[in-house]
Amino acid sequence: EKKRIVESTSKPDHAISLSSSHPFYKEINDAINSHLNRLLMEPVEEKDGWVCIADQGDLKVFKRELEENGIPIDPMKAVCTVKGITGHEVCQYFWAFDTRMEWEATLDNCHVVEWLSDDTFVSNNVIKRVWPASQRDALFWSHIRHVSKRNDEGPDCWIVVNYSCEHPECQPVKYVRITMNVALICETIIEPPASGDITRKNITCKITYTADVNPGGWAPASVLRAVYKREYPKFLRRFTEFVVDKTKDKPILF
Ligand code: 6CM
Repeated sequence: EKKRIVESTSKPDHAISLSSSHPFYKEINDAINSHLNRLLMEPVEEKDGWVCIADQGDLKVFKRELEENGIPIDPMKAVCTVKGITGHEVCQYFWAFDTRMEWEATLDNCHVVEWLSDDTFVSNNVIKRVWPASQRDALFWSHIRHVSKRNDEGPDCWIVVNYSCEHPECQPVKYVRITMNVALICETIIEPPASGDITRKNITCKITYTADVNPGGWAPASVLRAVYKREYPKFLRRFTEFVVDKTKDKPILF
């Protein structure tokens, strides 16, 4: 009995970071690298078919109209600059499952399907039904990572990727399953004060968000595009305000 207790307490429930032998390991690294390369190669601006659908100064959302077999799969990109929070804080809250329902306005519910490691888990989002389409859900792994400067030019950033996957314990039986590849990448800009410690007044977070979502079945394009135009800016505003509020009395997490 004693031995069993020792064994169970000395082994963590899940590894600190995902083992290279895990089936998702390559997919996760490939997804992270392709998002980082895309960020460095393609500035978020109105060109090559990208159209700005919301411009609120510090927050801009762009889309590119695209259809696959008559289903709209418009990729979305957004940039948002927020004072008083760090990239680590923004990514931590975007990734954290326990507070997701506090800022997610488009979900009926969500649950964790499996923890893969301390930085990666699989979860299921049940999305609010949008009339007249069928209700949707999503199943995806979420991975958080700090990326150090690759060179003098490269950014030091935090990144979260939410990427659709399959899982034997969550088959798509009840809802139409959407598939997605979503990334949130954050850089922290520090303007040190002339004297004294760095406070929240001296930090700004530059957020880049990209979402490629396939609604996974018939969806009326005009309704879907209206939902995106309304919901993506709302999400970024609501989520970043949530992070500002959660962190305002806490020590800065660099
Ligand atoms: O990225 C966001 N949230 C993350 C955590 O939940 C996660 C989820 C992404 C889901 C993106 C789905 C977009 C909504 C799809 C609506 C489909 C309804 C079909 C109806 C057809 C008429 O990455 C924030 C997501 C903000 C979405 C606006």
